[in-house]
Amino acid sequence: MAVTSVDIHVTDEPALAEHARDFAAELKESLPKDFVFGTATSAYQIEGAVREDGRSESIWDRFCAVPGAVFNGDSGEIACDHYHRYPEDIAIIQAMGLRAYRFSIAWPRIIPNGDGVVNERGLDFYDRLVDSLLHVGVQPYVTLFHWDLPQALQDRGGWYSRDTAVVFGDYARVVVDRLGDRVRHWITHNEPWCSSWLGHGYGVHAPGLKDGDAGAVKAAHHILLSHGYAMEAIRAAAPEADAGITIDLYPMFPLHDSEADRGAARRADGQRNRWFLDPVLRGSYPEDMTALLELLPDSAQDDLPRIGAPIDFLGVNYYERQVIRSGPHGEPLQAPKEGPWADNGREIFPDGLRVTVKRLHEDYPIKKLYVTENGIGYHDVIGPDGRIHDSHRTQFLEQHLRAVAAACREDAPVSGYFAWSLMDNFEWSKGYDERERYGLVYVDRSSLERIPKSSGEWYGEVVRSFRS
Ligand code: GCO
Repeated sequence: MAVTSVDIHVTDEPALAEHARDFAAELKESLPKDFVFGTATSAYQIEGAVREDGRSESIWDRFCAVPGAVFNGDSGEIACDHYHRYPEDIAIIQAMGLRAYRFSIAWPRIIPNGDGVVNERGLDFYDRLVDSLLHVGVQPYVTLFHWDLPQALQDRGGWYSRDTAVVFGDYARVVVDRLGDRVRHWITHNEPWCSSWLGHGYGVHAPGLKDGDAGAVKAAHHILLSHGYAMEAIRAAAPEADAGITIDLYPMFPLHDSEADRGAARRADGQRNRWFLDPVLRGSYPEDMTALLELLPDSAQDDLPRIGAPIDFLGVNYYERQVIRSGPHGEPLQAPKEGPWADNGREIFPDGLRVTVKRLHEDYPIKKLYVTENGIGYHDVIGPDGRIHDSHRTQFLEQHLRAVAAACREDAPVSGYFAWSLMDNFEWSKGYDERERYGLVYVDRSSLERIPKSSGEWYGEVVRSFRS
């Protein structure tokens, strides 16, 4: 396919361009000179081509086929057709002036059976992607697992099986052996809480199991263990590379400043945040989470040194805060928030990002962190001039970058920020619900045409000005 690069030109809106330049100057006062600005995607959300070049079925293909599982019966079968249109998408990243792009690798393309035979055509695709990015000066930040487990592994127990953790290490080795001469940044997992609790506890994500905390804790432990195995594979195959894991974090605010609500918020933090941060960064599970500790597999203590081996950076995904009140037995319950709200119902709370990063810096031994996702879903519409004027998203990005700058002034070691997402895409159980458009670039659902949004143009101008 010919590269028909989207025309990114913020100068059409002089006020926006000027605002971007002023904002870049403001950021320069707080952010390190070599701060990395990028954007992020994941394989199942954008690639499509689910049966092409030897890719096998993933748990998300299977889940999307379950009636009622995904909004409108949508799936990632075509998604943004990035598998075929990646040259155009890279041209967009280049036009924005970004020098970093985070994407994920689809395990079912690389080792269709989960373990065993390697599919060279799958590796070839990511080879081309990486080379094309580097060719235009964009550094790839590669996630090895963003939820699309090969169905063949699910059929053998998926994340309930310890073997899945072991073969994840083998898969990591195959990928890093092939790309590790060019890729300098590796992320083992994306948001293990979602893979475990949403997928195995509540059943709202693939594989759709509703096994409560017992299922989630078991899956989470094997996912964390697989992170450990993957880290070893990366260290062996690309010793010079930087590697880490991305965790989605939610600062927990007690509804009232009462002992009960503070205790409940602390427990919510234990389950949502510390359950993953502690094993990875301290090599232990949080001792106060007694009910969850009882659900761990027998091997857990022996696995902790592997899970807690040093990482080079932590990836943080931040979307919103939670407000917590205590239930009658001290259990954490979600309390109403104050807004303002985005179209997709998420509260906009930029200071939560500063609070999250600051807390990490204070409570954990972290040398470096990246905000690997931050963004917001709006029902964007094409204006009469054929463009998308999403000033609400521009404002969101500005407020959150300002929060990062504030965290840096408080000495938090933030090295980069990746806006979620490069383009509107398949939003998991929300499918292509119009309110879930997260892109810096709009994707027309019928033609799949990429159309600039003013937020993407603004972000590009900020990034280019920051460098100049
Ligand atoms: C997640 C994922 C992304 C989502 C994004 C918007 O956080 O759920 O990492 O794949 O699309 O967060 O909800």
